[in-house]
Amino acid sequence: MKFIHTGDLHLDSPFRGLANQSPAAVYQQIQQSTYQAFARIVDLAIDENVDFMLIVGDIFDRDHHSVKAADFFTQQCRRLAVKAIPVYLSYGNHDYQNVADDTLLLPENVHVFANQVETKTLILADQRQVKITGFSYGRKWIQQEKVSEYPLRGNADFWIGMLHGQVKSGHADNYAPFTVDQLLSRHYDYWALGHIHHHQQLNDQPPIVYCGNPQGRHINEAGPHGCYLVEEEGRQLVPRFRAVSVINWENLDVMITADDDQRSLRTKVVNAAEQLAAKRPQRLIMVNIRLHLSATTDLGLDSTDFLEQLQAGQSHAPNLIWWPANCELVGSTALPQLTDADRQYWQAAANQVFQPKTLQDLVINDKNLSADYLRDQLADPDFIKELRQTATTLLGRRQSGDENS
Ligand SMILES: [Mn+2]
Repeated sequence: MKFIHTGDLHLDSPFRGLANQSPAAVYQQIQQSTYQAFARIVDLAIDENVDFMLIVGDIFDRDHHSVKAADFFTQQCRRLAVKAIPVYLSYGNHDYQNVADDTLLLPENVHVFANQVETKTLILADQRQVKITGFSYGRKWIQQEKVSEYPLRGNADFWIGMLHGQVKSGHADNYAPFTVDQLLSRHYDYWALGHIHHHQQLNDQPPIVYCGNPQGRHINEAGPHGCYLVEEEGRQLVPRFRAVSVINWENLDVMITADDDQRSLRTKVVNAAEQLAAKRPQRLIMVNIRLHLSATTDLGLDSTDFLEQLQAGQSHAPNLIWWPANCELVGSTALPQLTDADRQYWQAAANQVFQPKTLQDLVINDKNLSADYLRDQLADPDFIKELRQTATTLLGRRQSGDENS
């Protein structure tokens, strides 16, 4: 038995902020990337002749999905229908909808989970039985724990749970919160999770797996993205990650040394970016350049100007394999001029501010920042760490700026 576990396709992601910052050819690739990544998953399903595909929520970026995205998704499902590969899908917090009123005309191989937890049965070619339990979001937030509504494993050859949700944290648990122990208590053979965009495994056996989104959409979704190909081995189901992303977002760290001038620094960045891109063939690398300063290196560098110079250089590249998407200066000593007392104040204040709860409240109270995506980001501890680092760097830079003036 073999299947694909994917989710968080976010097919109609708008990538609005990138339109003015990149040449048309790059922007076009970016806009196509979420579509192409899913098409690659369908290719993989067909090549591997899988028994079925699971899509665990957020097929579309928005509840009012675009005609283009809906049409594309339907076409890809038809490609699977031709190969008699069934698709099991549930809607998530982005594409939540009343499933009974769903107007999307999907081919007959697609089985959509209702808004209540339900179990579907699939009979494999060898007559073995697979049970799949899941539900679709009917609204943006689901604060209730849903796992207790999932039945205990009954009689079947395989039992799989699909859940778009987040590990319970005790604050802002808006996405069907659960604990790993709750999932294990159902005695299923596999838990196909969606919602967190970094692919990861929460438990080895039985596997509890976040598939991540097949295509990263910004630098906070850096690195390879893809899906899981899950295969039966003995009595176990074994997931293997398969990268499909068309574009990779990557951080590139470059040290500024004492003998660098802006020209040599540019060459250094270009060489490092080319090396990075060579390691990731067949995809465009969107590079976030992090220039590391030290106390002895002050080129009077303006990161925006520097980025524009790099972009001007790259826009003439005959074979565009990487694009300088962003450039930031990173101080080696983040808070250079502080006294011990100031440093303590900063640490104490930062400890208070950079708490998920505080940041969530800030986001929720700010009408301009009410994007769902920000809330998702804030649930990621790595993101908060990065935010704190950025704030520290900015503060350090402003402070050394004040010293100079
Ligand atoms: Mn998502």
